[in-house]
Amino acid sequence: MTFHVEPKFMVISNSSEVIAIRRIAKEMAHDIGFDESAREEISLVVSELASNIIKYGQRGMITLTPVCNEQCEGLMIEAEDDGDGFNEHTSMKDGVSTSGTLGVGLGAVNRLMDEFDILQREDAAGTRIVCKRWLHDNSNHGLHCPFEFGVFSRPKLNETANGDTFIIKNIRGATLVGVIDGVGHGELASHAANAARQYVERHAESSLLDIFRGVDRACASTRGVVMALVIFDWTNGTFRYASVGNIEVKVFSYGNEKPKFIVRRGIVGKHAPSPVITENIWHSGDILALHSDGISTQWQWHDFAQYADYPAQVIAEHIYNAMQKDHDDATIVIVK
Ligand SMILES: [Mn+2]
Repeated sequence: MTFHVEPKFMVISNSSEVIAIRRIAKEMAHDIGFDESAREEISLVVSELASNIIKYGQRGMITLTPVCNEQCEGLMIEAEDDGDGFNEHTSMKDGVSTSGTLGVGLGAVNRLMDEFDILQREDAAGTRIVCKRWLHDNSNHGLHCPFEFGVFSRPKLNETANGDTFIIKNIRGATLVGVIDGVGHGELASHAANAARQYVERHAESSLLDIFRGVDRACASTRGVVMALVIFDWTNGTFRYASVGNIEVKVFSYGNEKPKFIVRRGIVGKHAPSPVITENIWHSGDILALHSDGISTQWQWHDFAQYADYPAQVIAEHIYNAMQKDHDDATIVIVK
């Protein structure tokens, strides 16, 4: 066991701290028992996450924690940013993300880690990434997540509490992605959205129907939420979709038949009807966008086709910039 390995954390605000936390991660990986190539990969991940934090003059924190499950030991890496890097008045150059959110350049991180989640911080506007690497590959049956993600979420203008939230979570050969919009805006909407997200996080391995039923109970004493969840199966190239209320979904699929979605009306937490689960094929090159109603639905993939080859984070921010509405919380998640 690795009881002797202590967790470590470091505030990251400059490049010397990036180098320092990278070295600490490498030493900790050594103490836990990772071989040399795994140690290199872990230090690369930590370096990538820490560099992302300071890329736009932000501050954040990296926390390294030894962990164990029933089968083996591992290392958990958490990265948080303060979310202040995005400036609506900053013009976005093609292909260059202006956002300070951690969603940038995470493809390598996602591939090198066994578990990888992106969450919105509850206490701040920023993003929180949690990833784990196990000593022995026992979590994903040797598979690596084939997706890349981009996210952007911010509260209504002049509000501090965000009534929207999102989740991106890898679980045993599948990825769960969701956008949740608490009814209204402000603190009470945020409370409802976070209650829903926490339930989804803790029951991510349940069926979509059970998750929706559970969130309906978990949000009963709140204002309620509208929610869309997608589960991507890495092994058979399909994805399942379930939605109650007005979360928008759009899939870009070059030359393929459009996937079908059925959306139920209602509010989860207020005796919502069960969602209708649809299963569609995911083709290589497909891009999925999921967004709340703080982003107008009046767009087509055709309008953003020139960004199809760009990182998911860049696509998320281009759509956000073009279609966002000031008077509502706005959240978009891109999967490609
Ligand atoms: Mn809304």
